[in-house]
Amino acid sequence: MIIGTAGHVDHGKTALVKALTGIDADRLAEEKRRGITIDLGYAYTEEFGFVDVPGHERFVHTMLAGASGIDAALLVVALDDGVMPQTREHVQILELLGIDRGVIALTKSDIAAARITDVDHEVRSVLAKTLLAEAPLLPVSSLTGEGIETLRSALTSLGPRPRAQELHPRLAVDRAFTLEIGGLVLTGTLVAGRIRVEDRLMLSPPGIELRVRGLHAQNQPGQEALAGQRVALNVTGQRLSKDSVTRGDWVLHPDVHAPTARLDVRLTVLADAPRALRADAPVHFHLGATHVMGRVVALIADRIEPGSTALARLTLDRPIGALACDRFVLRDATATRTIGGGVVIDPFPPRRGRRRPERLSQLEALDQANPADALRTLLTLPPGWTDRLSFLRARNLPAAALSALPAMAMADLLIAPAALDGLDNDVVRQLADNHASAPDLPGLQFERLRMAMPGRPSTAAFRAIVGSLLHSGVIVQDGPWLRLPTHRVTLSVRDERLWQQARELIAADHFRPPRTRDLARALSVSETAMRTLLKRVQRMGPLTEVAPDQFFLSETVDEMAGIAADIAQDSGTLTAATFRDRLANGRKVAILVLEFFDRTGLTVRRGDERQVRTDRLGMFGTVSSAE
Ligand SMILES: Nc1nc2c(ncn2[C@@H]2O[C@H](COP(=O)(O)OP(=O)(O)OP(=O)(O)O)[C@@H](O)[C@H]2O)c(=O)[nH]1
Ligand SMILES: [Mg+2]
Repeated sequence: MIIGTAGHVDHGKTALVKALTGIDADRLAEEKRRGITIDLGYAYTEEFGFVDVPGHERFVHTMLAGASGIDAALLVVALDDGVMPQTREHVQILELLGIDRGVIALTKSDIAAARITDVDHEVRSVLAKTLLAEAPLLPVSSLTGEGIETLRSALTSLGPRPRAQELHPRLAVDRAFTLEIGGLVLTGTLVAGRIRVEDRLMLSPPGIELRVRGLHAQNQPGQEALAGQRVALNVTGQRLSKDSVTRGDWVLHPDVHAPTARLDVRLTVLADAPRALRADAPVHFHLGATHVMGRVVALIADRIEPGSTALARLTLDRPIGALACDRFVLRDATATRTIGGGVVIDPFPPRRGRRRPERLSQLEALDQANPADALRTLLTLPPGWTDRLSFLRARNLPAAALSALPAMAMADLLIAPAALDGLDNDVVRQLADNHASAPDLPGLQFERLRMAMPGRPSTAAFRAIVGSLLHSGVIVQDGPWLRLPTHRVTLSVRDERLWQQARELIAADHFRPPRTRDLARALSVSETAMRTLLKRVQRMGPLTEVAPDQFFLSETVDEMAGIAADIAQDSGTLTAATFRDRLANGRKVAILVLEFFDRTGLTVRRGDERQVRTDRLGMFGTVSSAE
């Protein structure tokens, strides 16, 4: 269990940790000289890990870094002073961080025992309506040892807060140092998952890969550290050095490495904040052991009044590691007071449309601690799916957790079964609409169909959906065209007659068919009308446009492909001259045909010679749609 101290400067936090553990958590020479705590201190016993924080108002950011990973608070109030400014501020911070268990030590009972009743009242009124309202208050003296054993058993009975071991590992780094014998050590609180020796993890945000060479959990060497423990990792990595590590970095699973500078959050402004938070108000943002400047915008109202809670968008000055359900604290622009805090709802929100009603309902849905509950609610809302990787990542969930989620994984989406049916129906409806409004078109191409779908599923997901509909025969594919099985392109009676006349002319000249303009003239229609008809017929199959306005019967193209293959087989290679001689259609047309074969991949050209890829011959069927 990790216990964090809290309380005003000089109230006896460090002395109390020493009385409980025998360890002086003030390591720095400057701390000893000035008699105050400056940096985080640590003390371990078999049952506890203490994080001792500074109480001085100038070091509240350090207190925040220390308090973010703790299980329980040891709030220290000196009986001679009573409640002081950082007593209040630390209580606010513990509340914003959701610390719901703790003990209050009323220190210096040896010099101010008479004040116990008064201070007891003061402290109770500060804690009223907080998660620590019921926490026990115990007078102690670190000098005489009075009350220390009672305090120790009160702390023991708190017990650790439950932590998710089945999540990916996530360690909030608060310190990095190099060993004299060489090697880099990172210490911090493992807030989720487990870490084993030899694990390959990532330092985030820098994005530096590392390997765990050895570890200590709660100051004991071991093979494995569990969520909730203070951990020291001995790590190596090619690009890793002490200088690449900053307090507030995370060590985590590479899948979860996704620094973000944009967060959608539920934010509470403290009742005693001096003013409302207005749009784009600059703030100091603290999350885990990290700290960065940022700006807040409320998503519904234009400002957030003291004492109220609202959805908000935070934009940070630089990307940090943050995940859903992470707690954060805001201090004012001058970093002189704590003004609010809250919970991250979506660490990877869309850039645009942050205030759209659909988006706000999605945020409300995601604002639940349990991932399955959040997902279930989210998928009842349009569009009925969400991005699989972002969801898993935001919740720090390994892929194995998918089976326990109330959704189907399809390509890159998590999708509600009902939404999948809906998508199938939408595909059929879109195609039916298209066939009705454009009976002379063979259907829709994949991308056009995808863009026409409500909610626009991702390419990967839509490919999976189309694949399953093709597999079950609900839709069919002709070359690039998707259509319903019942749909056939038909020509009007007039067009059909014109086509039959054109067909005779094209067939008559066989390897040297008339161009579009010649056909139009011969049949007394405009060139445009002729071209439109020929293209339409090409989509139906019987014609192939080998070069612009040079249509061949598809069966003739098949025949020419066979001839090209014959020539190549007989003489080992194919040249324009031999091909022209066999077809007797003139050099220009022969070259157009060969270039068409090059484009389809049937022939591969090297200088004046071509190889024929006989494995490609099969694609010259009646429906000649190259790819
Ligand atoms: N008489 C008496 N003095 C105490 C007791 N506890 C702490 N002190 C003294 O109070 C002073 C401050 O104690 P620290 O433990 O350094 O206070 P702190 O809360 O850690 O201070 P910061 O970390 O700087 O916020 C020291 O001079 C201690 O010797 C106590 O129970 N009785
Ligand atoms: Mg101290």
